Amino acid sequence: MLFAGALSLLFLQTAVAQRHDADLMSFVTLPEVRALKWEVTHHDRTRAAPGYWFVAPYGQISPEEPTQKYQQYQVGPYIYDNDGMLIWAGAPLYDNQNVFDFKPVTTIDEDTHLSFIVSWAIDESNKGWGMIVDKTYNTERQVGVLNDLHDFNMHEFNVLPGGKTALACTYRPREVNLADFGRPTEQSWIMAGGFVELDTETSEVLVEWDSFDKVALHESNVVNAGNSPSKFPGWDYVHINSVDKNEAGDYIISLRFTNTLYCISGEDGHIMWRLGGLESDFALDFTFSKQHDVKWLSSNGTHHVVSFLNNASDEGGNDEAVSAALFVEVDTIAMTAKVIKRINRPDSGLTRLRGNVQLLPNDNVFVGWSERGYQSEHAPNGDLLMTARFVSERYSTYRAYKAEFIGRPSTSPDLVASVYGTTNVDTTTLIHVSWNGATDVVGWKFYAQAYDRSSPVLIGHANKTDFETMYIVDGYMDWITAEAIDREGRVMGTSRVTRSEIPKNWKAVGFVGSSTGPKPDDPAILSAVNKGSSSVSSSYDSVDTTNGMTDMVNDHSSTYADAKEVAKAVYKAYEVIRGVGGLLIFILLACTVGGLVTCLWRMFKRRKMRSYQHIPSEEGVPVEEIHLRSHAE
Ligand SMILES: *[C@@H]1O[C@H](CO)[C@@H](O)[C@H](O)[C@H]1NC(C)=O
Ligand SMILES: *[C@@H]1O[C@H](CO)[C@@H](O)[C@H](O)[C@H]1NC(C)=O
Ligand SMILES: CC(=O)N[C@H]1CO[C@H](CO)[C@@H](O)[C@@H]1O
Repeated sequence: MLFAGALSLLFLQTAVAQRHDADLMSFVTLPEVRALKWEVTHHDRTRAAPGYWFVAPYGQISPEEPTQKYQQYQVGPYIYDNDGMLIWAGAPLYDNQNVFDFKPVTTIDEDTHLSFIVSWAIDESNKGWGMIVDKTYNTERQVGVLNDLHDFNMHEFNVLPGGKTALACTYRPREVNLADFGRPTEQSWIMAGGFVELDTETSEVLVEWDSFDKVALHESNVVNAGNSPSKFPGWDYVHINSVDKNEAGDYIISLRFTNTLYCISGEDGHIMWRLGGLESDFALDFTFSKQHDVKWLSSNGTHHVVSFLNNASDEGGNDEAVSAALFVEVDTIAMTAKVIKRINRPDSGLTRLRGNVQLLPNDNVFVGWSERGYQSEHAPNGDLLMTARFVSERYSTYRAYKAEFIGRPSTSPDLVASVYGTTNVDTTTLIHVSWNGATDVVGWKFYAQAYDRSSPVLIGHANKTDFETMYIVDGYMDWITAEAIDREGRVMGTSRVTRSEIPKNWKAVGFVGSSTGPKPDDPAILSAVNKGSSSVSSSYDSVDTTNGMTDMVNDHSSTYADAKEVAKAVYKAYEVIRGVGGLLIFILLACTVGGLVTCLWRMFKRRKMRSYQHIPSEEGVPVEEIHLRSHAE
């Protein structure tokens, strides 16, 4: 009965979760964010690498027409922990625009940065960007397209060590002669595939390479001599989808429609060797096709190790039964290439589009199989440690990564509090708090104030077990703040002072008593009462506290009601005096409150009370400027 209001609210929330959008998360503190939920299977947690997941869900790969309709946020960069718990929803910052290749970058300096591509706009108002953000989620570099290219290509934004330059793929329409197809009198448009190395500060193109005069039409598996010439923009005959650079300054690219990896000289741009495809320079003891995400793992001039995703399939068909992550050793003396590690897709399926392979610092392998966010982690010997996928079938992620990361948002935690109750003595305050993007928060401390200028009083704490933490506290608590607490008990950040939401019309919601409804309680008084009840523990446990408070109200209801009466009187006095103003009156008020509190204190002390915690007063500071404690960073 006491918590009927809160309970019915909980049931309501459960009912909502069973609707068709049950595959999306929802939050009281961030109602506009509907992050995707995960299905996660851990096969062996003990061998999993530490770190978070970095994904960028999208519904359709090309930008969508803007609508006039309100849209909640789903598409964009997201960070989750290893159990699929949300850490950061970046969609609001990029307004639901598609984001690709969202990944942690550990090679700029000692911090981990984040990089990703923001898709070009359908109304052509911009060409998209390669973004680098720091651990506060503020933009450090925004790399644009200064040349004639249509957009910042979605496949790759590869920030190179030091962060001064980055690689991106390019698609450029060119006109070619069809001599290679034995038709020297004909011309056709082709989409040449290439890459650029960009200055991340100025967006200037420092290096540019293109397949136009270097990769012949006959290497392609999507066009042949029988095709009639194409109009602008032309055949996508090579389809570049990744590029990387090694310490020697040479590049490696993956051209999906030639089934070939190309090593390109950093000196003069000539193709040093081809691995795979029709013109392979190597004797291969394996095959691959339609591959993605080639990366150098090591390179010493003559011997290289590369990783890539062997899709072995595309939208049109498949060359083998299962897609796989491949680690290949390339020997440019003996001109051989051999597979040193192969990790098959755990569900034995095919990744027809996209995907990536990431070697983790502990030599585990993390593979993004792309469709529906399917991803897996493997031990160095290939053992399957974890698989996960979006609950929703409506979204995919182009790539997926795992890495350790420290997120310290420059925004403060979000807090929402609401008051429920049917009589003056059964009011309950429900608090929700979250901090989008903050890692390492282990708990929350909640504070309330009797009125806008009184000191915050600790009213409880809760361990953080999910993106959003709910806490239920007895009484009508107002002017609420929450502090995010780290593992060492230090305050990481503090929410703004937030007024509790109340029913618009107390009578209409069943409140018995004054038609203006209850008045805020003095948390110092209620806290004292709560401490008096042995069943209210101060441990980090909101659920037990709820039970504890039920007991407390039953056992000590007269004390509690007394306390509420006194609190009401104090509040009334404050309201009267606030209207008059003046320093003298303020001092008088302080004395009145002080006297009442002392008197109550003595009364409660007899009922075996412990002292309550509260933090130093900052009387006289405007509400907006009250910081319980300064942000750690
Ligand atoms: C490169 O690596 C291979 C294989 O590990 C090794 O045999 C070779 O000696 C190395 N070459 C140089 C120049 O370090
Ligand atoms: C809260 O976290 C602390 C520290 O990890 C732990 O000792 C305590 O048992 C937790 N409380 C609950 C209710 O889980
Ligand atoms: C292991 C492997 O990669 N197998 C297949 C790759 O694709 C080719 C065709 O391009 C198949 O013949 C291989 O069996």
